[in-house]
Amino acid sequence: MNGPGRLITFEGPEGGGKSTQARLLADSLRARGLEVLTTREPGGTPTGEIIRDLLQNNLSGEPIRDATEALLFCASRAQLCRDVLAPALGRGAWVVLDRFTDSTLAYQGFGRGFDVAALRSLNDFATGDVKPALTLLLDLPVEEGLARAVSRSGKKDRIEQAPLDFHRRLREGYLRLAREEPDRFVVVDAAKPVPDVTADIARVVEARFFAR
Ligand code: Z5A
Repeated sequence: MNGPGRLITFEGPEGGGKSTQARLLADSLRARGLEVLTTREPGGTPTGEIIRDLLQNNLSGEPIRDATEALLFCASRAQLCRDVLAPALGRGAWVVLDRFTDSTLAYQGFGRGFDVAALRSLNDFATGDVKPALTLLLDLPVEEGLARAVSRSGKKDRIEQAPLDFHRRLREGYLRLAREEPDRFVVVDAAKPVPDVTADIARVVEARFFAR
């Protein structure tokens, strides 16, 4: 139960344009006069942003164990759900979120090889009863996505440096999650130019929430 608000999550492999499209979708929802919040995972709270920095920039100076990584993503999520998402959804706001629970299933489950059922339990513990109304999976070939991510930042971060096979597994994992929950997921072809992807997303959102 989310209260009267709506949670829309963006998911997918690297470089799919999640941040770009999340911002554009939020703008279009605001133009309808809705209260819209955008945020991201890991992060979105002071604690979550410290966890993000720790994970992405290897702040501790020691290799982060895969199990530690999984728990840190969920720790960031627990804080975000309680301090930001639940209150916003409870007052009727729309939240556009760049990555959520499916990232843990895809990256730590299909990518790193942890048991997906165990990760679902961790996700449930972290989220309480916060659930997405719609998940937009921005799908594209992994080589293309990684090239885009590198061209944006000039380098690969800790997870982007994982072997290509890891990225292929998680892409396939995402597509499997989408097949398992067709009512929640919509797969969007993210290899198209930005305006085309934006238009495809606008059509999905219109049909899902605003069509009479
Ligand atoms: N992670 C995890 O393992 N487990 C979890 O539970 C969670 C996360 C929550 C978060 O990093 C990392 O944490 C992520 C998963 C892992 N793995 N890594 N690495 P992040 O938030 O910094 O990175 P990201 O979510 O992977 O973002 P991204 O893939 O780098 O970018 P994006 O948001 O999908 O795309 P973008 O920033 O909008 O665009 C990237 C570039 O492509 C940029 O230069 C754009 O101008 C360009 N772009 C965007 N769209 C297009 C199109 N359509 N055509 C051409 N160029 C485009």
